[in-house]
Amino acid sequence: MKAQSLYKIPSTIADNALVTDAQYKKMYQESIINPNGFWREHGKRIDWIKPYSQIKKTSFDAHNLYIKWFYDGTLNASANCLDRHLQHDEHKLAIIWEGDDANKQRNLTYSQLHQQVCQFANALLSQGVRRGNVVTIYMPMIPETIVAMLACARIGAIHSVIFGGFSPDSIAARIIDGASKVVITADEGVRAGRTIPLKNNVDEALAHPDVQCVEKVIVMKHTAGPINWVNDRDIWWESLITTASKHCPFEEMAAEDPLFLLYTSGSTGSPKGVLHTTGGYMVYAAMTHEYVFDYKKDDIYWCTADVGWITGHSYMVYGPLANGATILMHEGVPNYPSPSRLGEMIDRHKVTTLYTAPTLIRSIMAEGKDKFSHFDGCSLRILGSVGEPINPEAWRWYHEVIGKQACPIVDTWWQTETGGILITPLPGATETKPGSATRPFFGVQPAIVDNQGTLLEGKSEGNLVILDSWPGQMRTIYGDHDRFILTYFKTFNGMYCTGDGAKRDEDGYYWITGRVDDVINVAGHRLGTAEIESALVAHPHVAEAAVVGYPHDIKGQGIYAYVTLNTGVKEDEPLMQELIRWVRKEIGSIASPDLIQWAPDLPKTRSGKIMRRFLRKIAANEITQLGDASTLADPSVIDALIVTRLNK
Ligand code: 6R9
Repeated sequence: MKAQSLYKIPSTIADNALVTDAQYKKMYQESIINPNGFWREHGKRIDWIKPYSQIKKTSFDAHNLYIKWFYDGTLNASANCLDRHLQHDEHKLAIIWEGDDANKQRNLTYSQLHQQVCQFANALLSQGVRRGNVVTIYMPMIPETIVAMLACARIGAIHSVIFGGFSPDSIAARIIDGASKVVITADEGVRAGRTIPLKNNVDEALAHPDVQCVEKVIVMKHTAGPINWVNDRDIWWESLITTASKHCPFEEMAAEDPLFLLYTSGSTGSPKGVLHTTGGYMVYAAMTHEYVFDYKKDDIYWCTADVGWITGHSYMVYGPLANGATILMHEGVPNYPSPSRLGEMIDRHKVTTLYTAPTLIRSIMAEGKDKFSHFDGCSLRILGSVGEPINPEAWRWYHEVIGKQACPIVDTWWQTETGGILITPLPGATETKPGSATRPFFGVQPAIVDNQGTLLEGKSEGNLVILDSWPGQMRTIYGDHDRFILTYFKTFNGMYCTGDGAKRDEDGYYWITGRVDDVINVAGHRLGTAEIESALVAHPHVAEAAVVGYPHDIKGQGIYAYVTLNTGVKEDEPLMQELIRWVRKEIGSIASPDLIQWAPDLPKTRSGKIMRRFLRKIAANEITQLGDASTLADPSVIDALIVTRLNK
């Protein structure tokens, strides 16, 4: 079977790899049998101010849950990403930056980055930011965003980065949740030739009557585009820097002190503020970055994720910088102004390691191989994939056209909540199968359970759970610890519930099949269907809405919304367009529905629960396999929806 074919480890990789298959097996076993001994050693990969003597204190019992790692040690994350490289690598490049316009290029050495972080940390202190405060960052993909994150970490402030695609309402909700006093932004961002009005979006968010906490907005001048200015509240980044000292001692943080908050969507309710702490997260991010990408000190490492997502946090900032790597940071999108941009950038900067998402691969693939006829690619060693299941066709295309059949692909499965990669091949150790994330990383115990929580052995399919803690795990949902326990540990008591489905094959390889809850994954962006439904229902003409994902060639999943209008409201095209704009305004462009279908009624059980199973099938055009409709209050609703779907 083609999808099952095994890809051997290229000898050029195997000969110099950090870990061979035999070493992987030995280390994995040790990490499970003796986690304290294993992590006692591996925790030393980062610098501690006060070394830890305690390693792991964890319990996944929902009635008595605790997660602590290296918990009597102290450290600083920014010092780990900067200060400790100054002695030997101060002139090494930390960041190579390329703008949306390829003529805009900037480089920063470790020493320059360190200096900028110190100055900006002093600037934050001058604005009253203190240890434990939440600072919101809404910035484009420019080095200053990393400066802002590391400056927060330096003084012990908790950063909360918001992806630039979120709307003012979404920004407001996150600012309120974190009670953030300071917001850092830029005048505008640039993406695929268009500007993004970041400062204006912040202004609109702050005009929200419930946002009372923000005292200062620090603005980085990036495009010099027009913006509004609020005296006494807004301050230019540059003006703060010119007077700031280049020396800033780092705060001594406890291992379990918070490092950052990052909001992510769940199956119910508003986005959750995922809280990561300092010690375990740093150890795990640095260690996975080194092993999964078989990191070598001369690598040029390019992660195409936006810094507003967890991939940007762990594998553009904290992991690689803790390891002293040179990263490539790109402001725009890798397929603009043409699909060949990706290859041009790899060749221009001699990229050795590329970490990207299946949706990007599919979109370039759709343009045809000839776009890569001038692509050399000989600098590349390792390719990575993240964010959603990669279909075998895209995997093979990535392997052949980008990797020239010489680069292992690491298909890395993980989540915002897990902080770092949990299931992945290791380049020198794991033979790969297109579409499989393969085997667990050290210390990670995945398992498959049925819907009753019974562990399934051997070859099986069901819910993916993790049986024991790993250092990079989230510690709580900010301000709502009960929700944390309920969401992740109550479904199957004693296990971390991932919300993903998975298969395990005869070789013990894992194949992620996608979410089993009401979360959809659109172009690698994670969205709760409930969030989009609440946005739609907030429109004055909408009575009810049900949102599902449907198969989409490029994005993996598209957003399909069934909308019931209030009595008397006309179902027409202008209203459909208005609803799309409305969702964009309420949540952001990433949540904008691809298809809206008017639904005079929705299929419901007798107790009034919407039966999404049917809606998913109809959206996917799988109307011959609808399954048992006997529990529906009114089965004729389904027929009406099918007729409308067929006419679409
Ligand atoms: C890192 C990140 C998490 C969800 C996760 C799963 C999907 C991520 C994947 C993958 C299959 C992979 N996912 N990586 N599915 N194969 N290699 O993406 O975090 O934004 O929180 O999304 O993404 O469904 O549960 P996040």
